[in-house]
Amino acid sequence: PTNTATQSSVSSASITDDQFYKDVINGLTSSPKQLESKYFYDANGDKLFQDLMNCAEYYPTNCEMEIFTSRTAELAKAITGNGDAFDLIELGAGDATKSSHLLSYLIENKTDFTYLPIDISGNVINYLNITLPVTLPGIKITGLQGEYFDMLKKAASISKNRKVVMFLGSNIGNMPVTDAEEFCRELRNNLSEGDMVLVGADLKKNPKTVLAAYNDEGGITKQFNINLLTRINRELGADFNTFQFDHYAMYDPETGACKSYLISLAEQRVNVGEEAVDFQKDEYIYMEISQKYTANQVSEMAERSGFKPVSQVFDNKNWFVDAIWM
Ligand code: AVI
Repeated sequence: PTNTATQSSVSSASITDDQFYKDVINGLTSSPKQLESKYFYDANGDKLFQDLMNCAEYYPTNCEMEIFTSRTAELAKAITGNGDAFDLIELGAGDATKSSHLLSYLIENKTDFTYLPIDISGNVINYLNITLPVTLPGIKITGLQGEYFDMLKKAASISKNRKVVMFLGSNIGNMPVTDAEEFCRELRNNLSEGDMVLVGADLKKNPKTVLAAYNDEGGITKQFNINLLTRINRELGADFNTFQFDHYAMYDPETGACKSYLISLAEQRVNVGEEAVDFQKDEYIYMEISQKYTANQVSEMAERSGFKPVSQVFDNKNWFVDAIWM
């Protein structure tokens, strides 16, 4: 999810006007301290996330990839409808590795659709606009760079076609349950009768499997979290000593919440711009939630936010679901 990254440019005079700065100060002066995981994805964070997706313990990407490569026909059948032209919108498209399998299948089967990837990163959109017509000849693509809901409104204004919105990768899990539901409700409000969504969600499973994915032996998840401190140092002129923080992940099988924290290893003061932030030894910064659901809970979320669950497609291990709602 190169997608959720918010690029900040702080070279101008007033760093304090910058949204990244405001969010960081707000988080670090809250009790308990917290940082927003959407800021993980600077260039180095993108690279670390790539490394994570390739590490043995991090299963969600492989599971969803299996769905997109081996259950493609089912996905296509569920979203295609009566054959009329439709718009296939992807929120946070990234490099579209998973969705390109579906796109390729739809093109081969002469399905009339336009692909509209939405991403906050202009680089991502340029890349897709240039590369997809080469790798998927015949694709109709209109990349939209910006915030999800702004771009959804724009998509609705440029085409009246039926819409199918994909939100993959368990990105929904990076919101607490109530926020996720609110997000789905807003999504529903931005869609019309007959439109659909395809949501990828990571499922509850053996707690050790979940925990290992967020606490990998190689320490990539640790680096991924610590990288946000490095980013704050670089972009906001802070002086975090990254060696004085450790990564702690926990998974609660009852609630399905997998949470990551950074733990201060010493009593220390960190300067961020004009603010001094004091840490107790062993104090934590809450970094990220990766919420896990049961398949039923995914359907309940659909219903609570105004959708109707249509079908669910699972990987072979039943570790991940791509759910289709109307
Ligand atoms: C992007 N998102 C779905 C990932 C996840 O699994 O929550 C981010 C991540 N955090 C740690 N590892 C991966």
